[in-house]
Amino acid sequence: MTSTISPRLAGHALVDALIAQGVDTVFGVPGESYLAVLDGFHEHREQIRFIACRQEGGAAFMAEAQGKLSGRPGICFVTRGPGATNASIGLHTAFQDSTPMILFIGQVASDQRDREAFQEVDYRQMLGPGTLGFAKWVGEVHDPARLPEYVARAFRTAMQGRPGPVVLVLPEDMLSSLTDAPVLPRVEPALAWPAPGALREVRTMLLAAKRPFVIVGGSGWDAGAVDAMQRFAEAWNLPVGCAFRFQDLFDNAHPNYAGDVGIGINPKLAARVKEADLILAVGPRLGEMTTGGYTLLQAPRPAQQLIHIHAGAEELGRVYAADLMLQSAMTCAAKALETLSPPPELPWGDWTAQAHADYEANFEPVPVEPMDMAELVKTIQRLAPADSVLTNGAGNYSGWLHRFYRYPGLQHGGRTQLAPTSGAMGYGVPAAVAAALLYPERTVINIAGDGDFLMTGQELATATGYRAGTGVGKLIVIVVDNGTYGTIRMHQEREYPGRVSGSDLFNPDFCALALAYGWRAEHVKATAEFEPAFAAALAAGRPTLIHVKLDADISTSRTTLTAIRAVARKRG
Ligand SMILES: Cc1ncc(C[n+]2csc(CCOP(=O)(O)OP(=O)(O)O)c2C)c(N)n1
Repeated sequence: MTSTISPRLAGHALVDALIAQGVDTVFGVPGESYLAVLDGFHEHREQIRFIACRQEGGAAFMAEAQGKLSGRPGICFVTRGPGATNASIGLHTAFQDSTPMILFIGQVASDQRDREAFQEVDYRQMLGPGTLGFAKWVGEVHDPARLPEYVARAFRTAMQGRPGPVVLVLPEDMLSSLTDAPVLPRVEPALAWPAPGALREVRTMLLAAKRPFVIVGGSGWDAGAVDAMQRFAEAWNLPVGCAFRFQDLFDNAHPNYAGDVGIGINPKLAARVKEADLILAVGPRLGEMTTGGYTLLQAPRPAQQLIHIHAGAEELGRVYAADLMLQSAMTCAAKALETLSPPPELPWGDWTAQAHADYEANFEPVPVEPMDMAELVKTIQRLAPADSVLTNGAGNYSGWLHRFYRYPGLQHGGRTQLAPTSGAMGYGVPAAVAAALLYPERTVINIAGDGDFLMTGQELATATGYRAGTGVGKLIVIVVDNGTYGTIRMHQEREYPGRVSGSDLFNPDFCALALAYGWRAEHVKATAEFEPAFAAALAAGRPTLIHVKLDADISTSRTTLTAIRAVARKRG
């Protein structure tokens, strides 16, 4: 193709390429290694904005959340060594969560390479696919003329097959050279459809089953796919569970919904998954958290019949020797499943009804004084708009949200749950800030532990700086303060009862901290105080932090530290 574009900095050409891919917001922390790109953002400031974050971990989490929300790669820019190492947590999360994302890293100039120049790291070694945990592909761009080719491939790789993160490394001298490289068109992922024969086999296996169970999960879903999946479940009257932290892929109020197959699973649901004679897994990786540590489904050969549908060929058969494996994108799989005609009579009506009844029964908590977390979550549900986005990081506090919030499925075609299946603490605040910036009309609520919050709490400043949560949609952070890294304390009490080490926390005055960032703040010490505080936050014109005091002994929605310790001591 002959280019008619006049020469410009490669850094500008990169921004051109992002705009051509439909990107209007990127997250990052600036560095001297990619000044030419920053200049490109200035040049194109009417079409694309660079959100300057306070730490690369926060920036990478924001880009990951952008990928989860939009289905297209979230974009993050960081500088070399220190920036890239900070950002790696977001990359790891995108990898484990199968989220499309691209991390751009400024690199030392080519004539300095391999000298351990200032902040030099070899990112292919550090983040390459061989680590099994950071990136699907790490590309390094040496020729500015090929920059559009690398960007197009990065978008394609991030979205195709099993979605995930990609890293593009940008040597400083390459970015500041001139190029007349053309702008390539927007990339759409090539999608795999289930083979017709395999689809017929799904039907045959369903017809032979007595206790089928569906687990939906993973990434690559859109509103059409979620709706098609729901129609399929209705037509076949199948019970449907959602994989760990993919609870918004099925309407939780639907009579076929059976609950989330994740950490802190409803014991009755765990028993049901084991008791099922056929598991139809549509989209999840069937990782450790969704399989109860590979016990609900025995690895590598489950007791149940297993049909595994996944977009990535490498994922099929990686752990489980499924009876039937279908490689398919979720958008195609759900539409294909919907075409399967059910028989006039289905023998599992009671099984499905009981699955939903078990979910409803699990919804009834035991009241707790003075702060009842179940009531707190139910108050959020009652008062917040139905299309709100709920975010969290890692910690026992998230268990109340997962158990007592009914995710309404996707809203406006996008996710309502932003939560790391990677179990990364610190995810929730940046994810919430990103959601509030990207969708200013939607209310965004983050629930964070006290340990979790302070890992990335400085991103409150990013929210303030870019006026997040000041319009129709509100931004609310709820810090659940039990003065401990409670999850770890729980594990300690189980394994080494009474021997507390490294899990106690000294906390700042969270409200004073929020006020210092320009946020509103409220203290809540008892259940009754939460509703007025939350209602005021929903009515406010700027973001609010609500500080909730929780007794450290209340370990989870099912038990206390005292009870865990007693059991462990008895066991000896
Ligand atoms: C970045 C990161 N570091 C450490 C851990 C290990 N970890 C898991 S949960 C947890 C404690 C969480 O504490 P907090 O946020 O206060 O929530 P709580 O469990 O008390 O509800 C820790 C340290 C992790 N998952 N992620």
